[in-house]
Amino acid sequence: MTTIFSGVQPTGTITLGNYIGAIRQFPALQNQGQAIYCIVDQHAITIPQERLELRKNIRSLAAMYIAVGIDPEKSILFIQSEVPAHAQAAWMLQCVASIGELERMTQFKDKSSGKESVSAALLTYPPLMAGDILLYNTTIVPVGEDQKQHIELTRDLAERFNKRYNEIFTIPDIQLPKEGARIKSLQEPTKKMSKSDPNTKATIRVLDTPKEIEKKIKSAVTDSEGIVKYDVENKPGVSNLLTIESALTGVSIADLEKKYDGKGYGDFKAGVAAAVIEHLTPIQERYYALIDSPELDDILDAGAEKANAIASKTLKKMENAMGLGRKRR
Ligand code: ATP
Ligand code: LTN
Repeated sequence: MTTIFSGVQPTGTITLGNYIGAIRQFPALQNQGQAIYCIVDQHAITIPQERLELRKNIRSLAAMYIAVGIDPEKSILFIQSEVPAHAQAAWMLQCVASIGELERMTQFKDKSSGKESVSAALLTYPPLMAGDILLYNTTIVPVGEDQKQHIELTRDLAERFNKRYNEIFTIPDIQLPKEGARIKSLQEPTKKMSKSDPNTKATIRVLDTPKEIEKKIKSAVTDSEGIVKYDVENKPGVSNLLTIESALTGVSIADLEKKYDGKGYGDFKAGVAAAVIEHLTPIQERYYALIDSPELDDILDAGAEKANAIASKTLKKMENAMGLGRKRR
């Protein structure tokens, strides 16, 4: 059976990077098997969050999942902290992981670098993520490229657990998008576009107004050549904008290069902005219709219940395999 699992941190309004790299794939996958989509609030608190802001972001992400096309009748949509098995599984998987392999994670290195003090949980973040995935016998994990290392570690931990204790885990496969697995910052186009980037000009948020989108794309860093050509090495800014337009419109990069042949960056940026606005407008309309509706709470309640039923079974198997607690008759 195909089981799809993915999670997004409620750390702010999702960006075009999150959307193109991961979330856009979610609705299509719900017809290929059991899809389970999680709001990973326990991952979010590995970096300090303001409580009211976090609450707001959790609800916002739930509405966003539905606005992009996740159907709660088909998929399980839930909040990580509402299913206690996640934290419990994470503890057991931390006992299987080594400090060395956790320290090698580039996300840990990036997020801890230059900080005087970081939470212990920032280091043990990947075993929690492994728990998220493994609790549901997941076969496919749709994510952006930055998560590749975490998925590989999840596979390693699952194999180690299976070998050391008992064969209980399914080994999951990563699924990267065909295009746009790593959307770059508009201001530093060699860096990934990130939800928590403090530079507001660097990211396009899915809820940005048409004016904001036009302004941000207009001020996106490009180069002085004035030719619209895909060349990541020498023209990272232009290539990033081409990737964005291509991913949202389905027009190939080669055809876009033809479309902008002989045109300057002004026309090019206006074209990219128009494509982004056209794509995001219907999502925004659905989002605003949902955000304050009580229906959203019913969906999350039902999701937590279904997730809990599956996750608690796997958790029991894990505890049994490791010899925790007592044998039950
Ligand atoms: P934060 O800045 O808070 O770490 P983030 O923007 O990296 O957040 P996550 O919640 O960690 O977002 O990621 C959600 C999903 O979006 C993941 O599958 C991740 O791989 C994907 N993703 C994030 N940024 C990008 C990007 N720039 N390009 C493509 N995919 C991305
Ligand atoms: N680590 C991921 C978010 C995440 C996730 C998951 C993704 C937490 N648990 C399980 C896929 C499956 C991130 O930072 N983007």
